[in-house]
Amino acid sequence: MTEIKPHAAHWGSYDAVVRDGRVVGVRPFHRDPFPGSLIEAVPDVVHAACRVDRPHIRKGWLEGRRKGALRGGDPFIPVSWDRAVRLVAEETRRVRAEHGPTSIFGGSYGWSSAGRFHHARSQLQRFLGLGGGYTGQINAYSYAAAQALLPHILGTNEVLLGRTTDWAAITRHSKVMLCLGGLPLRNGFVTSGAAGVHSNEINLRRAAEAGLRFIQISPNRADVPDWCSAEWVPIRPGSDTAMLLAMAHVIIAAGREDRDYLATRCVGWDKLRAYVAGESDGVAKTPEWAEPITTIPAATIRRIALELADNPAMLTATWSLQRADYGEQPYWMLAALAAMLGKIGKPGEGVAYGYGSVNGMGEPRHEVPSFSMPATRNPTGAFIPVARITDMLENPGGAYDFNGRTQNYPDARIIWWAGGNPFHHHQDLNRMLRAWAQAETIIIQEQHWTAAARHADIVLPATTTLERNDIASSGRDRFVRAMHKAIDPVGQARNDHDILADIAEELGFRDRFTEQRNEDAWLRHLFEQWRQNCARLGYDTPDFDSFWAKGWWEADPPTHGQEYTQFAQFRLDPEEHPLDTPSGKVELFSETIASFRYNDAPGHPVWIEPREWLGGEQAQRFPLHLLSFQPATRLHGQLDPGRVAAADKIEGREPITLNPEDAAERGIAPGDIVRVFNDRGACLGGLRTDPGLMRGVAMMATGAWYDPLEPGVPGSLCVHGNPNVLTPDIGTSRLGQGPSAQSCLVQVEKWTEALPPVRAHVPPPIEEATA
Ligand SMILES: Nc1nc2c(c(=O)[nH]1)N[C@H]1C(S)=C(S)[C@@H](COP(=O)(O)OP(=O)(O)OC[C@H]3O[C@@H](n4cnc5c(=O)[nH]c(N)nc54)[C@H](O)[C@@H]3O)O[C@H]1N2
Ligand SMILES: Nc1nc2c(c(=O)[nH]1)N[C@H]1C(S)=C(S)[C@@H](COP(=O)(O)OP(=O)(O)OC[C@H]3O[C@@H](n4cnc5c(=O)[nH]c(N)nc54)[C@H](O)[C@@H]3O)O[C@H]1N2
Ligand SMILES: [Mo]
Repeated sequence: MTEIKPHAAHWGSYDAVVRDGRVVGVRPFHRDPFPGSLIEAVPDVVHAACRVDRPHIRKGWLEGRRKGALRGGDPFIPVSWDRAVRLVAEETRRVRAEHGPTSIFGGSYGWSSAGRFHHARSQLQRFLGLGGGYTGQINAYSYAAAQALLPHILGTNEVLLGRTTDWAAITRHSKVMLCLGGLPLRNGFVTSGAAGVHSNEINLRRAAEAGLRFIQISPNRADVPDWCSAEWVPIRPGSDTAMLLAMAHVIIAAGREDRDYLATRCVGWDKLRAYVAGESDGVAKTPEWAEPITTIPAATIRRIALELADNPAMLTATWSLQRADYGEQPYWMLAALAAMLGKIGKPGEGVAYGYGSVNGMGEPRHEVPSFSMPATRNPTGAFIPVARITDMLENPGGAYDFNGRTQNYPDARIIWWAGGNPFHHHQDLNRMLRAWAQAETIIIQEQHWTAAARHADIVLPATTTLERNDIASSGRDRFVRAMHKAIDPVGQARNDHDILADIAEELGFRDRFTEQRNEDAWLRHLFEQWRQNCARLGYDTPDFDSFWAKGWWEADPPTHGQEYTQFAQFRLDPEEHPLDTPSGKVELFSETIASFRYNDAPGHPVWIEPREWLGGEQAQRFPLHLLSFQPATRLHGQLDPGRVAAADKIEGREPITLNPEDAAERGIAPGDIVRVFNDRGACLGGLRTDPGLMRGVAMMATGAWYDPLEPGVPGSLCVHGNPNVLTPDIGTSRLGQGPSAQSCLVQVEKWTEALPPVRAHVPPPIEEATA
């Protein structure tokens, strides 16, 4: 019998086709004009051979090899749920008693599922919070540098992830859009919390048809679709700040800065102007100065700067720009450029970040409350900046700077993850693998034998969304979707909520955790709360049963032509509608940031040479700049065992793209397997070439599961192609402490040895217990 079950994921809304207890296919949600292909991988992934079928414990951990032991090389022993739950509860109780609650690291960064009740990270943090507290993580890998910076200079992070100037306004009023990093459509197939409609292509096509001129500043031609007819200006990675400073120089030289705007709506112009002119450091930031840094001809910089001054324009940058050394600086300077041209708050003009980074950016936003699980307070209040996990493990108690504060790392004894994959997302994995040894116990709740599961001590098998009922919702989308349970749990997998409820029972707080509700009662309860929030804003919503039967709800469709410009009121009346900055104005110089006295993030935007880039010394040994971008064929590591990712690989290895001349120089050709390496590590990749990629740049997507030739041995070759064995793990600056994966140099050579098998998608060695 065939059944059709409405469902949703970060990669789209769909109906699951179920036959004989298996998901055998998917059909895109009928309302989505651009569903994309990612959903096609769902049946493969749900029924993958690498599902964790039972609870498992690392043999070495059971034998007492805990703190100091390198993980990844031991076999696992399957255990009963009872035993696993008891061991986890005992270990949690012991570590809390001996070392205090902050010694449980439960940051658990990661995307988890689109379903908002079963959202694994929220469930884990609720459990840890109610149980006495833990150490969390603040901000996101996506844009940590920006999250620290933007409140200081624009008073809000809405300009990064919230209600930005929308496409209707941009298309109506702007003539030019300056796109640093382009507007890659591939990233628009993803929305955290699921989309009913993938809207990026709709909005971009409308803008292109209306004649908006796109100027694309990026190393990769493919970052803007051909039909946008963008002007492509290749730029050396990591050098955008220099280009922006030179544009400012041109505008000042031409007397085109908006003096009234600068005087009434900005602070710090004198200091920034003096820096641009070279009065404060002896270096005038002219286009001729920027040309050798950026490789962009001075004449091009001059022409584009004047074009921005002459025309209504929107300035934007992808999030990738700030996941790099001193990643705060290009973001600050882009805002400064928009401000000095008087654009911030003009209809359809200004600055915002991420129109090409995720689905739904710039889509008209309605004040529709998201369906969500309320956050639980962490009684310790302790956290580390999101990407400082290896630093934390290496320096228990050590002091570090972050956004004006000096904090100390906790002494983490337990590492606990649910819904994230540090062996996907973190940089310099060989260094992390060594630091991992500092933990006494590593617990992971996972569906698959990901690298994070293989490097854990206790592995608890979790259901996928298709094995449970839930509701998906995103602040970026006007649909709320029912996610019907389609199949029974695979193997002994259990819902994260149920796993944690049982552990809470051992620890004596089951009822506080569950509030005595089961899944159905929770969904109804959360739905009722959501309905009340909707009613307050005047939305008509169905009752739970009608919603569930229909499978989706849509907020009143947006009226196209209605437009929103962020900061419009501030521009019209800065006294009445000040920004939420200390001065109430755009801060071109921030007294607050200056008072931190960080040489890697001073009081106004500056050009600082990245630690690793093509303009530096290291480029002699490692002459290719590696951009490890978001994968078109997956969501991070999720869906990697599926057909979409598999079809893109070359002999099972993640593709790496070079300019054809860079390939020819190395005697390698498309289809070859290559070794990509630097002093931090090495991985294999399958070669592709593209003349639309700048010379000296290599692109390799993230997300192929880490697969070391010798598991458990730091420095071992990753035979599958995870670029995070190559990337540096250094905070963007003391201000943001964000990840700086994009500042990475490598060399590439032909792989001439026999090709080792990829074992990432089969379970690790498992020993059946004899007892
Ligand atoms: N080099 C480099 N590295 C990067 C980036 C880059 O650009 N370059 N980008 C960074 C960015 S922006 C991000 S957001 C991160 C993403 O990093 P992550 O969000 O950690 O990556 P995912 O692969 O999505 O990991 C989610 C994991 O949760 C599991 N999971 C899903 N649903 C459930 C569930 O219901 N229960 C449980 N228990 N588990 C579940 C999935 O199986 C998967 O393994 O990567 C970062 N890393
Ligand atoms: N299909 C798919 N979509 C996704 C995701 C996914 O895993 N799969 N992940 C989602 C997540 S979590 C996030 S945070 C977003 C991230 O969104 P982004 O951070 O915007 O995405 P990236 O693909 O890393 O980078 C976009 C482009 O930036 C350009 N670029 C890199 N460095 C530089 C530079 O120094 N200067 C300039 N001018 N350009 C540069 C590169 O050419 C690259 O193609 O994507 C989201 N969308
Ligand atoms: Mo992200």
